[in-house]
Amino acid sequence: MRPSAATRKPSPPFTLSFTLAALALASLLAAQPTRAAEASSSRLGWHGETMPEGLERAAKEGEYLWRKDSAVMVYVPPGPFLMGSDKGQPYEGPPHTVDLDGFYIDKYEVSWRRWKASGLPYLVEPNDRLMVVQSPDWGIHDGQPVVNVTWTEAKSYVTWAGKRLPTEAEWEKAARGTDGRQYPWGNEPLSYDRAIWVEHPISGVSTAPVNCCQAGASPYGAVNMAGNVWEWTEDSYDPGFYASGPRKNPVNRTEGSIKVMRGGALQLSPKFLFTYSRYWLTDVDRISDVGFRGAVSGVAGEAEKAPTAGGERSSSKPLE
Ligand SMILES: [Ca+2]
Repeated sequence: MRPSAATRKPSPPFTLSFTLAALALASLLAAQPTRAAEASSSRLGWHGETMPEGLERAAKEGEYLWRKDSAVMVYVPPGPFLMGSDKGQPYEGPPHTVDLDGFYIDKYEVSWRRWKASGLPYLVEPNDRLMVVQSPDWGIHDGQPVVNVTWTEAKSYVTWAGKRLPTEAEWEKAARGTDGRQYPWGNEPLSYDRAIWVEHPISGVSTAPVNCCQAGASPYGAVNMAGNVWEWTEDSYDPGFYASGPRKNPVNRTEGSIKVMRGGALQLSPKFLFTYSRYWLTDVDRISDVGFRGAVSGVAGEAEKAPTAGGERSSSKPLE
């Protein structure tokens, strides 16, 4: 005897539970790509670029936070810029186009607060022996830039932080942008709210806090790229490097103890603060107006992208 239609028909509760299970499975499967997309988008920076490990979006739009040393960083997208000038010293030219990969650079010079947090040694009193990072005559103030730091010691800090020094070309692009400007803020003259140089009232007293002079920010948002303290770069000094060096990601790592520093300092005249001005010291020189800032490479293969608004922001407090 054939079963009746009524006996072949599944019971209503079975149908309902089967349908719910199928819906739940479909929902689970559909959620997988969404979560993957969320995880992916949380690794995108403010410019739509993929951020390297160790970096996250800071609470303030456009800024980043490097977790290891809690430093605020800004992004310099990949692409060409004009490096050097024929208006300065012979070794500051010729002007030439250089193409760089994207990178991140500290918004501020490394402060005493950040140096202390690294655990690296320093002396709290000025000392004539000049054997280690030590207080300048005006004393150690946490928010002011670390000084009396040799190139080698600056390398120790950035290595501890998982960073590196900016190359000379990176430093100049971060300060100058792509329009060949004379100062980080443009071509207008120096002013007290833009930079610390010899005519600034604080110049004869001490360095200024690293977060001063916001009106003098570069096109990418880095401040004090002109003045306050000189900043070490990765490069060995070569007066002819602009003519002989590569046009893609140039850096002069040839053997030699003479290293390039950039940006001028608090007791100097405007010509040292130009975006293209170059100066140099040996890697063991320890001077009270020389400091540094760190850099981090972007993820390889990134092209310039449109800004993005989404993504998680750090809730950590930066160290300045
Ligand atoms: Ca500076």
